[in-house]
Amino acid sequence: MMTKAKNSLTLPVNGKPEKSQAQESAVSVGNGGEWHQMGTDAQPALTTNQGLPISDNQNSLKANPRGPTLLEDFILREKIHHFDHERIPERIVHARGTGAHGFFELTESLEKYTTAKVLTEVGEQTPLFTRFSTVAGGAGSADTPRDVRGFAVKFYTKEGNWDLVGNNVPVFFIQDAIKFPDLVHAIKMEPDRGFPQAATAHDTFWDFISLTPEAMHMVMWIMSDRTLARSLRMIEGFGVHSFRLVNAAGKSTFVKFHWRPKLGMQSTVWDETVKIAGADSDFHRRDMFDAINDGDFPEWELAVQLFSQEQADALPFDHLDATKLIPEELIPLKVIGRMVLNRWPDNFFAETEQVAFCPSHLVPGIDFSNDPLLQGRLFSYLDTQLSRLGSPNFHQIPVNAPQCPFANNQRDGHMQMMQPTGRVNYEPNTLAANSPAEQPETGFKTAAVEETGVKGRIRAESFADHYSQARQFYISQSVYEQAHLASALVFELSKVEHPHILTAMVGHLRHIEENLAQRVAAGLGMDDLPKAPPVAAPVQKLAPSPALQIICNMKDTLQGRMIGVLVAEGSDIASINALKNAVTAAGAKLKIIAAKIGEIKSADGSGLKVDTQLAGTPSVLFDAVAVILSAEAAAILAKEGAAVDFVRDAFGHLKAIGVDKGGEALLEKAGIDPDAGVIAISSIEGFINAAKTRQWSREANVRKLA
Ligand code: HDE
Repeated sequence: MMTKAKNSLTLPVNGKPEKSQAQESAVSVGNGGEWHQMGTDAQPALTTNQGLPISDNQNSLKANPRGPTLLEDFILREKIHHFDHERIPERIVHARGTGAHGFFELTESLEKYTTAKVLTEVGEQTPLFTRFSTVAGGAGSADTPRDVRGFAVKFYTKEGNWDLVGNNVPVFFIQDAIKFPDLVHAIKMEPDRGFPQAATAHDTFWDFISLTPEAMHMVMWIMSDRTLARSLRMIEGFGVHSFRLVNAAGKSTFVKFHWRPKLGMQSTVWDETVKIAGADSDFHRRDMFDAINDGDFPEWELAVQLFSQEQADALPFDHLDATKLIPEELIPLKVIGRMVLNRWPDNFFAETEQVAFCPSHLVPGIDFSNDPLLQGRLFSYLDTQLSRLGSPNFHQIPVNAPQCPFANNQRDGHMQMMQPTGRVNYEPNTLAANSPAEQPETGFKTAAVEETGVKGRIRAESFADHYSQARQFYISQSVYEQAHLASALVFELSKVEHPHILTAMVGHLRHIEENLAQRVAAGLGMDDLPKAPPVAAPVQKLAPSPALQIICNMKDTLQGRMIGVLVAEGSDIASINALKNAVTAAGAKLKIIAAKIGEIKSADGSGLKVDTQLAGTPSVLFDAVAVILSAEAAAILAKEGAAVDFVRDAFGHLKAIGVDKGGEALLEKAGIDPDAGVIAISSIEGFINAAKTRQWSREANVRKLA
């Protein structure tokens, strides 16, 4: 109970005093010295969920000041009861995620192929919500494990919600939905020990994979740099399965959906990825939040691959098999629009956590294919929402609700938010002229596809080729990316305790590329190559597909990147300012790092604002760095572990390093032998160009890869 204030003092009410609403409020001190912040006229009353104004939010009701708490305290009980139930079950997969609002703008009509308005009305902006995720880790896991990224988009179209629930990898581990629970059990923490969290480098995963030849193509993707994204703004997205578009005449065309990032793709190197997880476990979420807050709205192109049944029949694989992709060289991408994410959610739980994606959410003019993985997903997602959100009324939650009118006779259930009127809740009826009715013309119609054949639990023979596209992916990579992939396999398999699993895996690799198998076997200390397992279909020598590489497809840009500049007392302000101007002009951001935050004195005595403290800001958080120091500061920092690690890591992670004389001295003390990626900061253009990429040729000098 609050007694009369003994003292009063004033505190800022608002955490951001620079904002115009910043105000001061009085604090009264209670009987036990606790602070009671006194509301201002601008603040609403604090109430219970029933609207009862609360007089004291610091003390529960007690029999006497030192006595037991009374059961009568309904305010305490309501507050604790609600708190106890704040969590809902996290997603069984894709638990860790980051979402944002935005819009899709169609730039090219697909009217020839579909009636879906979202794909035919050029210039129309369709609102959407997109959630990116990792797959294996729990909701509180780090953003940057080696993992596939989910890429799920909910379009709030005029004809209902369309959910395109994809990944940043165009293929999947398995061909049939019936294997998904086994796959996920094998990938997640081992059930007896509860680790590893968010990692595939363990026995159960590789045991399952070694017994699942169809997973080999996906294994190439997950061991590649695709799973080490630099930023969620720099990943591709894929609908994975073939879908159908259906036009006004009822004719259907197969379609695959691709998202392509405006900033281009960019990955980190493995050692850097591991260190980012320690430096900032929210690295990707923060990056997305900062970009949207700063008005640098992340953007993707939406492209489609359109193909007929005849074209599908001529492909050297079955497009209904989700372990296969259609190379862009065979069926080109057609760009039809763009997605811009321009609004961070108001509330993480209400929106990002409660958003419920279902591949079965479609609009008229789009239809499913027979891909057996997709067919299983059509059940799973709707089903999972019931255990996560607890009610068949999850579609009424604002982030899930269609933004077009919707009406039917479904009624009641937990958390019903609607209040239907009248006596009619069935169809057909003669009692209510305004009750919802079928729409034979514009309503959803399933594509009329003829189905014949023998019923049974039979995998199609056309699904039997498990290695050709895995091989194609591997040979399409640059030499640097091949080395990363081989080293990733060595790293992951080196964590596996059972030798027979390693033998089985290297056996599979022999079908993909003998040289890959040899590199991995050597990395694992195997003397002889194991026998390759029998194949169900001969391995085809498919031509390399350059579109599958990251390095040769990287955009020549600094846009969206972050540059870190290590400075100290006495640094040259002119160089720092010139660098800042050039970096900003190139569309990137720059942070000043020093031993302490606050302001330091530069060489000419002027003040320089420091953005962040060296000890908490390793160079893994930047795409490129500069080191601008006086000779004295360089000598001091040479004895500072964080400074030495800063430059060593930047060098080891193949980043451009801009230096003045002091910077050069620090590099020398750190034992770095400068190469073409270490650039005098006076050559700003040279630094900016080098910062746009990584110094791939340096890698052989800094680490031994498989
Ligand atoms: Fe998912 N998947 N999945 N998946 N998936 C879920 O749905 C499932 C698959 C994907 O940000 C769950 O709401 C089955 C492929 C994304 O909320 C669950 C199968 C692809 C997300 C589920 C697959 C995906 C999920 C967990 C095999 C790429 C996160 C919670 C038949 C095309 C969406 C939930 C978000 C989430 C089941 C395979 C992508 C359990 C049964 C293939 C991006 O329903």
